[in-house]
Amino acid sequence: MTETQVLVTGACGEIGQALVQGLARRGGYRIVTADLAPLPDTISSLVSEHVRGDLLNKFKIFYDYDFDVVFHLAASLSSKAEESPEMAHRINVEGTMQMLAMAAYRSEKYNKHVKFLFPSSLAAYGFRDLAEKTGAGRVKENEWNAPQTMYGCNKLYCEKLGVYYSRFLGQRHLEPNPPAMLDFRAIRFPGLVSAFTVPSGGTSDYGPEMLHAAAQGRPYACFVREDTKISFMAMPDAVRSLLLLMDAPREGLTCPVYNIAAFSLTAGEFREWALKAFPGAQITFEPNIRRQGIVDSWPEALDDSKARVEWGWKPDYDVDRFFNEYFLPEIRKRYQ
Ligand code: AKB
Repeated sequence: MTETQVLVTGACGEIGQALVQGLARRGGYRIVTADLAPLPDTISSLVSEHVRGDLLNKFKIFYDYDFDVVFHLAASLSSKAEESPEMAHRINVEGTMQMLAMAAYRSEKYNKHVKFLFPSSLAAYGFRDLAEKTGAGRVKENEWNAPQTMYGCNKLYCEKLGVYYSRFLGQRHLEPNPPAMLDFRAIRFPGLVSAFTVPSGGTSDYGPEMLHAAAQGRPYACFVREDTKISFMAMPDAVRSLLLLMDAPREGLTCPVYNIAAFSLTAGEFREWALKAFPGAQITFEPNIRRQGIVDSWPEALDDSKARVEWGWKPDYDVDRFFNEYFLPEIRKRYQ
């Protein structure tokens, strides 16, 4: 059986590790990874080859590979990106553009539609104030596209770049026999929570950080207000969504970018769940004005009806299943 050749950039990150494990569980893939860091033990045995280093220095190597699918996950997340916006632009935009150009070149040269899966984010949306946020309800893909963070701007722009490289590159689509184009597909993820890895550099991190701290009996000062509400999702659902979208027939997809959603929670509700599971957990609220502002500009809920209709998306984990059947059992095993 021929294996599907897959590249996963940012493989050492939270989604990367979970995705590599998901691909390996399915079988039939030859997995090449790229990251600044060496591969962690959790995935090193699952990977055929790891390219270590700054993607902007390394991307040329990949012109010699024959990938069927690229998962381009490498990114500087929202809080980190605000500390160093120009660096974030370099990683998030220039890095993505080089990977798109490489995959588009391979598509054209070998006349095959290389799939390019891109994790966008609810950070692509932006509200000016809380009244706008709470009034917006479940946000659709084409609404409120006015991000207020470097990371959000980067994600939204890279979605547009993905469309350019997959449909209009060099205006070749106007030729009588246009070459095979890249097959770009993006998902706007909510805040993701894994029981196995702790996030860093993001702004939705307070949810998972709070739970991991409570499970370890460590005090936690939450950097946003108790009433702060955004959309969240269990990591296994995020990985499943990437694999579902990868498998979806092209003819059924009417747009390049899809929202997905599972449940919305306030920081106060995260605390209630943590206290129920770990009585005595010490969780306080000490909002950081900048990080609070970022989350206040993000939607409380995402409308994922397009993904549901067009490629059969449906989360496995609502909030009760997330805590009772995934997060709490796994985290108890991990820390006890
Ligand atoms: C972040 O907080 O930057 C990410 C995201 C919501 O995309 N987790």
